[in-house]
Parts: sequence; structure tokens; C-alpha cells
Amino acid sequence: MKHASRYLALVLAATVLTLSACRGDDKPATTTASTDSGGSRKGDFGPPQGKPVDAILTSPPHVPPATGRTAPAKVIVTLDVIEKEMEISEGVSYTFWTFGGTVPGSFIRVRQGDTVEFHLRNMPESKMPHNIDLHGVTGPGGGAASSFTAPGHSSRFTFKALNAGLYVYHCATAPVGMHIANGMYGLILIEPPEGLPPVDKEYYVMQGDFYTTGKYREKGLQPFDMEKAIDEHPTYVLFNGKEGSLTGDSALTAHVGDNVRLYVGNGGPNLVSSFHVIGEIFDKVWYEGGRHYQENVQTTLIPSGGAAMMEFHLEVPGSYVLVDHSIFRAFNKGALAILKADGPENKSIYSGKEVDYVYLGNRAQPNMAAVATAAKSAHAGELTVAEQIAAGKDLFNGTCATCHQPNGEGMPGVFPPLAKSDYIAADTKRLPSVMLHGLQGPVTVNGKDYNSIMPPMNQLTDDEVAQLATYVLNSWGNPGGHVTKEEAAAARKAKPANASEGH
Ligand code: HEC
Ligand SMILES: [Cu+2]
Repeated sequence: MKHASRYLALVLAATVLTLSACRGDDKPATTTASTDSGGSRKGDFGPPQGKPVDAILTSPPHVPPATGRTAPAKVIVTLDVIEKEMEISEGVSYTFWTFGGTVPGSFIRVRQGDTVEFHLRNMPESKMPHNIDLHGVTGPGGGAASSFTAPGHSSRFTFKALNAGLYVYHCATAPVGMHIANGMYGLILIEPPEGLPPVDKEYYVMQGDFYTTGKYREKGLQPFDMEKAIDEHPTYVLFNGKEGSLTGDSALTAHVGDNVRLYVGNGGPNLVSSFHVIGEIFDKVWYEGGRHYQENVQTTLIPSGGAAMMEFHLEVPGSYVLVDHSIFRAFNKGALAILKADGPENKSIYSGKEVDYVYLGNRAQPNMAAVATAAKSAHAGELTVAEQIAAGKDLFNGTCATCHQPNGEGMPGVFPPLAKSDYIAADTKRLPSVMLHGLQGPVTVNGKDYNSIMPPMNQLTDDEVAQLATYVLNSWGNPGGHVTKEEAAAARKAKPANASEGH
């Protein structure tokens, strides 16, 4: 008893000590810098020394090497504005406006105290004027007014990087929201004078929300939808401008034992990101891209127009999934990326790897090529049943298999079988309606009774419904046939077919 109370007293004393140490400064116990950095007032290290340096710019997910400088330099940055059509999801294209030809734009890395001579060139093929506002600039507009650039022109302005940190840059030409929604943002890292501690891997990831007139994954060239953007109702929420930009063969890579540093920005234009890596804990997060870090963080908030740096050490191999933990965005709008770590297992830390199946379904690979092929054929008026079946098969695993199982057998007493289903055989044309409106109430399939709820899946496009239904009709001993996009559209408009009449 006496022993316990002495222990308690010790803990209390330690707490008081920690608390008093904290007073007067925001987070000194967990920072790299024991003293205040002095902000912009102490960020001027005098005139640039030596010859001017051309900045190395990198495309995402790559990060330029450390500057390695110990004195301020004059750094020349040349960034091209390129408007171009690119894939936003498999079989879906979008006219992006970019800094450097990628979304996000090229990564810029300089050192605090550097004088940056910025050249913005707007390609002659561009249709719009553009400019740049760098959050790392001290001065009204962050460079916007001095960088307004018409197509086929270039502009130049100079600033001194006074504050160290990770900063967003973006276009600020009216309508600003539209320029950002089209992909006009990126990151500039202003290293502290002492540089950042070396790590094994550095990656550049940036979230953005996108607004298309068509539904999520509706194929073809999709125009920007201003109304959805104003309503803050995105069709896609993406890392690095494309669904699957960092999955499958394009996944980020690392090895067990590596220290990984991520530079993560959020271009918005609207959403705040709850950035999380499934299966990891951030050992350190330089929250808000500033000078202080917090330790042992599960999810860090990255505001629109903000950034954060985070580090973690890899103990076990497998797939780590980067998501916006506002989780519908990850699984239904595309905000999902993968970091694949190879190396030896460590069963004392984790018993095994199963995340691919549990979390990803068919999303571990951007393997929806059959869906894109079917969409192309449909567009050309040449869609075959075989193409519909192939596309439906790809879609099935991510949509229906969790309940009805990959082999269509269902689960006894819980999910009815789709294999040899007499419910389907009785009326092959009601499949689209079941998918779009769901099903509830008593239903008998192959002599067994079910009384449960299948949720409506009206997030599916008409094409997807047609391919899925055709796949189911032609699989596992079902009667065959096919469903068209038009039939899917009609089913969407029609009333649901309830499992039990009069329900
Ligand atoms: C969340 C689980 C779940 C998912 C996902 C799901 N279903 Fe179902 N499904 C059910 C349940 C439960 C029933 C039975 C509903 C009842 O009792 O009224 C059902 C019934 C059906 C039926 C009628 C009965 C039968 O077995 O023939 C069909 C057809 C069907 N689902 C097709 C699909 C298709 C196609 C997909 C994918 C687009 C899908 N389901 C996705 C749970 C699901
Ligand atoms: Cu612009």
C-alpha cells in the first residue's frame, strides 16, 4: 500500500514537471527545435551566395533530393502550365490543367533563406490564363498578381523563402475553385537551415476532390461539373489525380526496416482530409507542415490548402493502404493508395498479412481493363456478350462477392445463392431492378427461405449494372441471356420489385 502510494506520488510529480515544462510554449516536449525559430523575422540569411542554381523538379510520387546547402542561394524554378486530357479512372478521361504536366504539380524543394526566381510559362496550346499562389511566399497574393500568364506567355517574379515548412501552391485565376478542381496545385518544401533528418524513402502524395457530370466511373471524357463543385459533392476524391495512380504496379514501395517519409498535401478545392495509413502508426507527424512534430499518430487532419509530413518505420512486410479515413471516399470515390513493403516476416510483431483481401477486394490492382474495353465497344456500338461477361466478372468481386461469395454460392441462411438460382431463372429481367433498388422481405431461393435486406446499389452506372447482370446470367448454371444499358436505365426509373408481393 505504502509502496503503491509512493509510486503514485512519483507519477504525479513527473506529470507536474511535464506540464510545467510545457507551459509557455506550444509543444516543446515533442519538437525538433528546442527554441522558437523566430519565423520570417529570422529567416533572412542575407544575399544569395555562389552561382544561381536550377531547382530540380520532380513528378509525383517522387521528391527532389535534399538541397544539401548550408548557405542561401539564388534558385531558379521554371514551371510549365500544361492543359491536357488524362485518365482520371480506368476508361474515364478528364481535361486537367496542370503545373508541369502532372496532378499534383511538380515538387519544388529549396532551403530557407534562398532567393527563388520563379518563371511560370503557360503553353501556347492552353486555352486559359493561369497564375500561381505559393503559400511559402511572404507577400500579398503569394505571387498570384505577378504571375498572371496568358497562353503562350511567361512571367517572372522573385521571393525570399523566409519560413521553413511544407507549403501548398495553386493557381489563383478566377474562377479559382475551378482551376484548383482541375488539378492546379502542388507542394513546395522549404527546408530548415539544418536540413531534414535523412530517411530511406521519401514520397509525394496529394489529395484532391474532382467533380464530373457523369457518375463515379462513368466511362468516356467527363466534363467538369460546376454545380457539384459548388455543392461540395465530389464524384472522385483522389491521391495524385487518378484512381489507381498508386496501386498495383504503380504502388509505392519500401523495405522492412526502412524509415519512410511522406509529404502529403491537400489541394481541395473543398474537402479536408483525414489522412491515415491502414496498418501503420505515424512515428512522427509534422502537423500542418510546420516545424513541430507530434508522435504516435493514427490519423492526421490535412486541411484544404494545407500539408503535413509524416514518418514511419516499417517492421513487417505487406500492403499498407493510404486512405482518407472519411471512408466512403476511399472505397467509393477513389481515395486509396498502396505502399508495398517487402522483406522478412516478423511474427512476433504481426501474425500474418491479410489486408489485401479484407480491405481491397479487387482494388489492390487497377484490374478493371475489361470494364474499360466493354465501355469502348459499347460506344462504338459493337459490345458483345462476351465483353459484357468479362467486365461483369471484374465488377462482381468488388460489388457482390462480399455477400454472395466469389463463386455465387451465397452463405447458408444469410445470403441466398446466385448460382443456379430459381429466383433469377423465373424472371431474368428483374436482376437490374434487384441490384439498383435492393431487395427486402421474405424470398425463397432454391427451396430455402430468406428474409433479410439487400441494400440498393444505385451508385452503379447503367453500364455497370448491365455488365454485372449479364455476368450473373451467364455464370454458375444460370439460364444465360444479356441485359442492356437501356434496360438498366429503365430499371433505375421503375419502382422496386419487392421480394414478396404486397410488401
Ligand atoms: C450486403 C450484402 C449483399 C450484397 C453486396 C449483394 N447482395 Fe444480393 N442479396 C443479399 C440478400 C441479403 C438478399 C436476400 C434479400 C431478402 O431476403 O429479401 C439478396 C438477394 C439477391 C438476389 C435474389 C435472390 C437470389 O439469390 O437470386 C439477387 C438476384 C441478388 N441478390 C443479386 C445481387 C447482385 C448481382 C449483387 C451485386 C451487384 C448483389 N446481390 C449484392 C445481399 C447482398
Ligand atoms: Cu489556372
